[in-house]
Amino acid sequence: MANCLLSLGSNLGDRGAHLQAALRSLSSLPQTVLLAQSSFRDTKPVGGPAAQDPFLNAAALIETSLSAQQLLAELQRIENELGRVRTERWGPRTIDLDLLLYDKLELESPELTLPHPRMSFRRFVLEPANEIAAEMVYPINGWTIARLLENICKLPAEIALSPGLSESELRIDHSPEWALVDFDEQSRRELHGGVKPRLVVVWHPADAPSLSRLRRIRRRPDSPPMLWIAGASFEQARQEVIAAMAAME
Ligand code: A4P
Ligand code: MG
Repeated sequence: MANCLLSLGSNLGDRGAHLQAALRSLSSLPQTVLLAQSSFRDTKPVGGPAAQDPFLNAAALIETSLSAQQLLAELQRIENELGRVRTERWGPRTIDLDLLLYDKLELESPELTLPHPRMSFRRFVLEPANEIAAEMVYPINGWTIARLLENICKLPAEIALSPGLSESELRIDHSPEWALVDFDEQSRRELHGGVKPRLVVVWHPADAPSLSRLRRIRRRPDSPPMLWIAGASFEQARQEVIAAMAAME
């Protein structure tokens, strides 16, 4: 049996009814027990079209003997049954069911990435998850959900950027509380007692030596979470950085 943490979100129609219906469907999945569900929280939309409606978000903890792939297929079946229509990425939806953690499994395939690549810094994910699974471990750097949540509350609000991304090229109009710093510059400051950033954003193509160094650093228990953006255009990477800041607010 595996312990799995799920995130639920809805911003179309009767949002509460969609979350309730999804939870009922989860509790009747084969070989699965619904162990806990969080409260429902109103959240500001992160990314996607400018005027989309606020979300209602929640988290659920299940125990299952389905494989991760089988579970994802069941989640997608439930999304379809609840009228999910896929239009644009990060667009409005009746229900979105994301698999955040499947025990400590790490996986990268076209259909499924585990842990969920954006879970480590999203307030709308971590706050409900922290209600029901504060001690569950994010396997990349070994931090608990509670620590991930603390991390996005800490000051200064800083994001470090991998070689290849720089603040001057990104030209992001952000509020003065935020700082975007180069990863190497940030590491030098850290050696002199400076604090760590909340998040490191890594965009391929950074050069190969930088990438392998970052891959090693990523697994250290004292490293902040990293967002890896592979195979995206510069503009897409820019949108990811903007969405990451909004997700931590
Ligand atoms: N996929 C890969 N890994 C996973 C995983 N761990 N769990 C694949 C679930 N799916 C995974 O997802 C696209 C593809 O991701 C799937 O085909 C699956 O094979 P999708 O649900 O079709 O589309 P999406 O959700 O628009 O894309 P994406 O990139 O998953 O979006 P996110 O990151 O889930 O963000 N703001 C607020 N306040 N609250 C929200 O809930 N949600 C999003 C969606 C954006 N902004 C939000 C919220
Ligand atoms: Mg999704």
